[in-house]
Amino acid sequence: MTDYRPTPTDCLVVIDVQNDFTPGGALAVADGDAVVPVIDALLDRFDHVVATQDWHPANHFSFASAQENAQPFETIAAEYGPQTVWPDHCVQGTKGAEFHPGFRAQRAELILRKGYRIGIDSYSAFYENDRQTRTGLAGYLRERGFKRLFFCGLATDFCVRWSVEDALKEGFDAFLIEDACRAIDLDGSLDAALAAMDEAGAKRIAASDIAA
Ligand code: VGL
Ligand code: ZN
Repeated sequence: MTDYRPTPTDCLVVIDVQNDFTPGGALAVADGDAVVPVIDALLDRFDHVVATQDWHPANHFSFASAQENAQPFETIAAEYGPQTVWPDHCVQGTKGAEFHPGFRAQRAELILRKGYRIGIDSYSAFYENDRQTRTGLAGYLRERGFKRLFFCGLATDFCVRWSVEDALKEGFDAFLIEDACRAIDLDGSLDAALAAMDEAGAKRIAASDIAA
């Protein structure tokens, strides 16, 4: 078995463990809160942790309610390409945008907020959905000297997926801690995401592969 025991150049990246993505939230991921205890144990294994927070203004472009004629979960044509539209979620300053109370966000050295531009969504922690606008995270992680990034959180098939793929493009090694993630799974999007991450060169592991 490969030894995934974290080293000082490893970083755990916790994606969007927020109230709106857990049961009872506005864009609840089925079983989304199941990641909370798994991530809690991982937090003690890593020297370094960063977290992302989906952080939209009211009336954000990605909300179905901001479009003339769209229902949540439909795909619309944005100027930058296809965009799924969602129920209003993770609105800046609301309870739904806060981290899940079981997630020890105090362990995070950096909290990166994304999706704050009213006209562009941002699934990836590295690039907004126009696939051009950088969030600055790659520069930060590189400057910190991190080499291997271990991803967990919500949702596997959207924000985790795009973050993993972009991490690889940016030259990091990327690991998907599968049982520390849950998916939205729209029309087969989970299978598509796993295939895309595999193809891009991500390694899929389990939380138990990270030695105590
Ligand atoms: C996410 C849809 C919309 C995610 C964020 O965190 O995966 N998905 N906004
Ligand atoms: Zn969002």
